[in-house]
Amino acid sequence: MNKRFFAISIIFISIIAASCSSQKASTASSGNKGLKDYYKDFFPIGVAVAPRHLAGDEAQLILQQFNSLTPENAMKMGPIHPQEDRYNWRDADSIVDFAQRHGLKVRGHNLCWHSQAPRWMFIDKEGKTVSKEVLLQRLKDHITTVVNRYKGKLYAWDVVNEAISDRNDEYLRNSEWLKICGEEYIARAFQYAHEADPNAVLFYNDYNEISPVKREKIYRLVKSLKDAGVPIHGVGLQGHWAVNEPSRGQLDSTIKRFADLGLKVQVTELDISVYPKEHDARERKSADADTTFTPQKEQQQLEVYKMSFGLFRKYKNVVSGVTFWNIADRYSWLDNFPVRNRKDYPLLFDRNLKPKKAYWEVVKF
Ligand code: HXH
Repeated sequence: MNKRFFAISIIFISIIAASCSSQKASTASSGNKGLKDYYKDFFPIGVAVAPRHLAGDEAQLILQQFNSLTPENAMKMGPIHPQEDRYNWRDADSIVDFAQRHGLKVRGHNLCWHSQAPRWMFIDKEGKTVSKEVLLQRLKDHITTVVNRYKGKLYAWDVVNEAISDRNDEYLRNSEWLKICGEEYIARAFQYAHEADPNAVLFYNDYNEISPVKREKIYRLVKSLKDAGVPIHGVGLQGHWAVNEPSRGQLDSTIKRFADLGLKVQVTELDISVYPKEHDARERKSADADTTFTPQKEQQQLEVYKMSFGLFRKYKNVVSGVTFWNIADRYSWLDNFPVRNRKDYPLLFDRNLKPKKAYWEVVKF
């Protein structure tokens, strides 16, 4: 009897001990876990960076939380190809080297865009607008050189960025590219990129895809490219959202619509502004003076983050990547857009790089 009691007690004590130690192990590991670990069975989690972020505490945070990088500006046409016969590889190389050293993926951004394009691209030595043939040849040279340099080191490219018009009565944006080349420049850009790196996953990338009008124009463009046999493999939804949009219904139908195309969908530039969405740049007004991150803003933002990641998980067979547009609230492009010098808090880490409440909602599932 005594012996039996002893045996049962030993078993009981062992069970308790085992459960304590496994609890300890799981708390210890959750202390080091990052977004990339919580989402390892879903999709890579990326972040847009500049070379100055690749040292010190921001570099540590990147390595703990993310497994993919996008250069925020360094690979755009203007910064990387400032003159016809000069490329500036320094910043892009430093980001790619960091990723290689630490085993991170890289998404290239971008190869053809109306904004941050160098002036020389569109004019000849006399300052006159170039012909379609000259512009397409320059586009080809640019894409071939850039894609080749990073071949095998980048897994994906945003090939064309923001070609769709924001005006309800207009299909394509009336950019220099469209004015000089017509619609053909879009298909050409994809072909040039595919010829340079047949393994790269090629995306069309745009914003405000939650607007039904813009969404259908993006859908129409991407479908026409796919139907014409153009090498396009995915649609990038930038995802510059805010506390008041998108609703769950809007985002669900947006992802579903692009999934219908049979292409991959990535959220390429995610941030959720704590100010109601405004689409156009404007002057700072006296009403913008209060830029505190109030508990109310924190709560509203947390709900949009929670809802968005819930849907990304629901569509895990379609969504092949989610990239944040900057690391932490210490710095965001939204500090200067749409209102210059108005502090925003759009990311999952605060100015001290600590996870915000929204972070814990995103990893709780
Ligand atoms: C993105 N554009 C770009 O893809 C990315 O490369 C950049 O780093 C940040 C955001 C989003 C965007 C689109 C239109 C827009 C502003 C931002 O509209 C205006 C642009 C200039 C002036 C006024 C409005």
